[in-house]
Amino acid sequence: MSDSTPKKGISRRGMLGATAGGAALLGGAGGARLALLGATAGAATAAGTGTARAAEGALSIAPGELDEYYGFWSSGQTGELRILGFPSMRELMRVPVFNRCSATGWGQTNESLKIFDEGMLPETRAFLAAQGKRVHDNGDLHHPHMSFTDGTYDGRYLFMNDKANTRVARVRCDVMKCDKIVEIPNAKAIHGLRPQKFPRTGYVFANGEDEVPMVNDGSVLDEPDKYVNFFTALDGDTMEIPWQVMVSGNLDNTDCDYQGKYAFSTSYNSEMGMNLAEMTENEMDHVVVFNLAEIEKGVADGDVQVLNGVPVIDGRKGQNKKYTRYIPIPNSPHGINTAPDGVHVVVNGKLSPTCSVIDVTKLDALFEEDADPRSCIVAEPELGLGPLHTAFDGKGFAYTTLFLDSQMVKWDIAKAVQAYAGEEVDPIVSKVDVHYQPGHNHTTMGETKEADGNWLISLNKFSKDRFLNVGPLKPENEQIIDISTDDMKVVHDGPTFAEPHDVILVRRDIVNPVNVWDRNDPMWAETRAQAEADGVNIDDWTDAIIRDGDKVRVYMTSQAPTFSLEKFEVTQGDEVTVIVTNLDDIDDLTHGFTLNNHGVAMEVGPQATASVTFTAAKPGVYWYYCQWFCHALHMEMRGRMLVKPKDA
Ligand code: RUQ
Ligand code: CUA
Repeated sequence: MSDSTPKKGISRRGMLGATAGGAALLGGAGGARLALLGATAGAATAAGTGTARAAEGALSIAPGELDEYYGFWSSGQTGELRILGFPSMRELMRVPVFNRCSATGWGQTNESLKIFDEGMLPETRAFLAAQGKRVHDNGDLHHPHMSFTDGTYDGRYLFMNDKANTRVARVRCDVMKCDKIVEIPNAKAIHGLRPQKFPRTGYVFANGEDEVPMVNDGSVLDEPDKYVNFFTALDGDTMEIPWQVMVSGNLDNTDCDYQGKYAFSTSYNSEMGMNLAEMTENEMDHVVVFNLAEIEKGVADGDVQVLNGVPVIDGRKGQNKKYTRYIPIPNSPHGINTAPDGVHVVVNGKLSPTCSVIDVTKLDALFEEDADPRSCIVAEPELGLGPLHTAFDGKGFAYTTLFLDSQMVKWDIAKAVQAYAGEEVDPIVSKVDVHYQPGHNHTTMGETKEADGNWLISLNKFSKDRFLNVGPLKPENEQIIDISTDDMKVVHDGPTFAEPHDVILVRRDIVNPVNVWDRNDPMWAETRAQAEADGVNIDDWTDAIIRDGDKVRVYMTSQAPTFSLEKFEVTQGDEVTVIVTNLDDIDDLTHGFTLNNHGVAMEVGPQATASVTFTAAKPGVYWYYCQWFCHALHMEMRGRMLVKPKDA
């Protein structure tokens, strides 16, 4: 199974041509993989009878048993966060973030609208109002990452990016709900995102991928030489933006060290080109290294320009060199991953068949006058075609996805360093086929200093022939790989809907959500304040119908299997707010409020309050019902809204 022959003989130029003609190339790769299906079936059988962990049944979690890990999955253009049990790959929850959710009312309830609105830039609010909207309905969530304390996950928060609408969101791990969505000013298309690992998070680093004029108000348009990009630091506790750094090139992925001194971002399109030919012209692009202490000092000293309220440091190539360094890296690097050894950082070449390894202990010297910009590179193994992302097992090995080769390659970091120094050693340990075209990969606890080397997952962009055909739009395929032996074994196929870029696999003891909401949770603080002002007793949430001009606030509670109000009456044209508090305080007893033919639905968890506002524009009788199956008499959990004609 081991294939230690590095793919040679394809020039970078040749690869570029192939990539530009992507469809033909992938078609070809897919064809080639068909021949491998037999081999794969054989491998699965071997896993079933072998001695590796998979054979011991770790993958098949018995009914009632719990997984060892939480998997926090992105969903790409679906815009939500997904939680899976790992390694069973059972989907446990979907957490709406940048999307509208029909089940929970996310993007419709007043509590969620407030979260969307609070972090929104004024120009976006105005833009949405012009469309008759209050929120964007879409998002493109690529990278979910947990907060750290002292180099490992601490179970407080998850942070994630929205490439589509340039936002960063936070999910509270105690309730697994989003509590902050921040639109990033100046930057466009937030892509790479990582929390600071040490001493804690701390900063959340977010890359702006698309370059635009520094002041993007229409005064500069088709003058690409005036375009810039922005690297953003958020404060993970407040979600405020203490600073940004203006950079050259499109920022792709980002990571940081285990020492709390540096962050670094891959950057393709150092050419600042506007089309594919221009963007891929240079043989070398770069990694930008951000010197956190110098940047903080620069901000404190006022060496900034303030753009849209944010202090911006000029860290462009050739500018104030104390803030940034540009390390030349072979063509178009993509993923960047810090190893659990706290020393090595792997930069994945994408259009180059190599990964470049940075030694963070050499970064101080990099910031000295006249330092060789490549002096911190200690290895550059040639791994195969299309390296995108690398994961680690904490035992000195790295696992890199090869997009074009449709393979995972396991390699030895120390040997790669020796080989770069001229020794005759081969760092490649083994390769395994994955199906097909892998992007991200991840190991259990692999982006922390507690990487445990138990499992590897490959997130493959194409599934082609691996599943029952469901039409032209295919699922993607996430494969679990047993890495308990030198030979990697693919032991599970996991079809999935668009498009889980990335995942983290977190030991279950780190994540401890509650079962029931705190009645005074900040999530509905504003609603609670309004209720108090309306004279509602917020200890037991008494019923009330408050008429306030043409605004009507209807307070009711839910307790299986009834709503406390079996009916309420409003007048046509009233702006109606329905506020429901769920008095049930038992695990798993969620109710909902769905108003028939009004496009209104919301989740109300145990002890939670939720509210929704709409205009009662249609006279008549409308039933509301609970949409969460909560009781034997769940069907009976309903009531009527009576809408009196305006002139009656
Ligand atoms: S990126 S497939 Cu959006 Cu994470 Cu590399
Ligand atoms: Cu309450 Cu169904």
